[in-house]
Amino acid sequence: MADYNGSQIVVLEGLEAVRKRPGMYIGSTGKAGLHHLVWEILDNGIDEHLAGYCNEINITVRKDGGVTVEDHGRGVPVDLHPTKKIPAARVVYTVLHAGGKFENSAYKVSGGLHGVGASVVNALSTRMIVEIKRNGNIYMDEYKDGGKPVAKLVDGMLPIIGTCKKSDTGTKVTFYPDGSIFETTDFKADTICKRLKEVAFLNKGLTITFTDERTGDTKTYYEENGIKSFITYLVKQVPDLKTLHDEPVYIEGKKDDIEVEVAFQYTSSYSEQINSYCNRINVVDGGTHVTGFKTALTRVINGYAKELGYLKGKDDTFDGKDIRNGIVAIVSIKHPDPQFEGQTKAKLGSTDAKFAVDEVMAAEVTRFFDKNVELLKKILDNSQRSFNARKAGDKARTAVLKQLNDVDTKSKLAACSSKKPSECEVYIVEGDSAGGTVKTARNRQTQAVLPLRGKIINVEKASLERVLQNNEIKSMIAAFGCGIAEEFDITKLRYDKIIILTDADVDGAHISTLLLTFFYRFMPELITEGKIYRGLPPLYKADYEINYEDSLTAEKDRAEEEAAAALAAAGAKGKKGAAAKAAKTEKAPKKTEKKKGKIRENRYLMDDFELEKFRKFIEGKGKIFGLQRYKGLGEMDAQQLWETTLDPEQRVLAQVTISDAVEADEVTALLMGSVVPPRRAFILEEARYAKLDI
Ligand code: 28G
Repeated sequence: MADYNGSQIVVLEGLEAVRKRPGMYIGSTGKAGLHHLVWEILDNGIDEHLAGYCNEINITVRKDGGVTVEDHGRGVPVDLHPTKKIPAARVVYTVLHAGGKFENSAYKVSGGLHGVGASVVNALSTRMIVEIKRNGNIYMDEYKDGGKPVAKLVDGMLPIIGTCKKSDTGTKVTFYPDGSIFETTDFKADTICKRLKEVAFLNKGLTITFTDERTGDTKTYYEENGIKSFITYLVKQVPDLKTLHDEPVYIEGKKDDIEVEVAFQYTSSYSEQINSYCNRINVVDGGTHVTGFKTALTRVINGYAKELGYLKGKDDTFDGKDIRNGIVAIVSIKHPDPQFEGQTKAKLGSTDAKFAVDEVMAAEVTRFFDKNVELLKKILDNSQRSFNARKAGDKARTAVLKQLNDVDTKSKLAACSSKKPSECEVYIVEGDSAGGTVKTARNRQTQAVLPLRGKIINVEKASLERVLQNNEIKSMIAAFGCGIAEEFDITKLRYDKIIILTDADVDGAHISTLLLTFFYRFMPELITEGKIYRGLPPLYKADYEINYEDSLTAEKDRAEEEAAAALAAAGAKGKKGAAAKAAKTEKAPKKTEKKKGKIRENRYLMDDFELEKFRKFIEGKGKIFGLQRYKGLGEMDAQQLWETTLDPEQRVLAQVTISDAVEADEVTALLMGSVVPPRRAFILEEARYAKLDI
């Protein structure tokens, strides 16, 4: 039978390989991997748009859990494949990597996870249905259980299920992700819409409609001005961000086979943000095309700077960083055969891309600035300010670091007596009064305390020079002992843990954010090396009476309840390691105190969730007499503070990590989430019940 000749068996073996190691093809089997299926199918439609045959794509998330993607392109060819002797379309959906081999679409992405092909989606679906309009016919093919064809061929051809106008062509694919492979099969409308918005920006003139049948929502994405509008959109994402000029600068051009598009706008931010794309795919780590953009901009602006008498010192030139200070840019190229580098293939390596972008950029941006001298001068002034601030910052940093060595002892730090960093911790405490209690309550041998008096400066909006004038920051630099910015040296860090301790209110959260932003910008290694923690003191103390009818059961219940809570809390975030640890070390091996009869006692409860659980637990066994809610650290006495927040045996700490936006959400989180790097979300691991510090 034509359906199951030799090559068909090879085909199924290929798809079986995808099912065995899905991660190799789509990165993960989590949320990101699931959505990758959509991107994969969508990319094929976009390719049809790039090839010039399709201006409309529709995406539907269906009530039954499937996703339908439809384009009005040429329709996948249905004629017999010359060697495989089955319809070409079936080859596309069942042969691994069929796309790349013979397709030769003009701009195919050969790196990264994109472009692995529709057959991979089929392999990871319980069911897939393809409808193709071509030659006035509507053809159909259907697969189940990871790509096994179920539609019977008719004379070797796909079955025809209807007719249409000859001019009416296109491809429609519906797939149902396999729940035995994916951790979740719940498509997130938000995730899809963010990507669609991005796709619309990167493909001007393409209309994409999104329908969520689960909610009845529909949305349409269309961007007449492409990446220029993208810049406007990105800038608007950051509250209070001012721009130096109203309209983004837009540049396009072509060198050999490489098409170059650049858009940028200057803002009041102190950092730069360059998002780059190759063949409409976000290239997270930049690469040669971004280098081309930077070198051209630096060269051109420095040329103007000399000409217009900006840099006074004779050898001075603006650093590229000065020139890009506050820039938000998008560099998007189309390359016929891009090469990607790095472990995650997230960096463009093609050298011709560097030359192409440099050449187009230099020529066009010069032409632009010759006509827009006003804007040029603003950019030069902006560069000059950054240059001056950098020079001043260099001086200030050296001065501050020098001064810190002298005044170390003057700081408000209550040091610990041990000098062994591996056993030392420093608590950064909001407020003098709480700081005072922590000083009394702590273990003086290993625990240092640094009370913060004023609010710390918002470093995102300040130059290094100003940052270094801030007393709170000076105290921290002095306390940590490892310098700052370029001079930062983590091996000199005096503490194994830096623990932020603030009240569980809005002010506390704000202080915490300011601290994290400071660490992120000037001492990022503290975060990446896992040195930063947040102390999580309990919100409640319950005073209750419990009837230990059967003391053993009561204790066992409690241990089990808490271990389960720890597991749930840690496991919810997929932190299996932490969960296992928590389950083991949490009160499970608790010494069983023999208790009998009615006993009045009290315990701490982390938050409302725990309080609710405790209320349920106590029902029928006893009665809550009093419930104290700690509005701030200041309400605890030294003993309570020790038990809940300082004692390594009992306290709860959450380690601070920088969210790996790329891994978490591939492209869009990074892109939509932040224009200015410090705004990137800090994710506190939500293992609130897990003791991460053991
Ligand atoms: C619905 C969701 C996503 C697609 C096309 C159109 C062609 C095609 C797709 O060709 C490779 C190359 C030629 C057989 C190409 C049609 C050339 C001429 C196409 C899609 C194999 C596949 N006519 N539209 N693939 N061909 N849309 N949308 O997947 O030799 S995939």
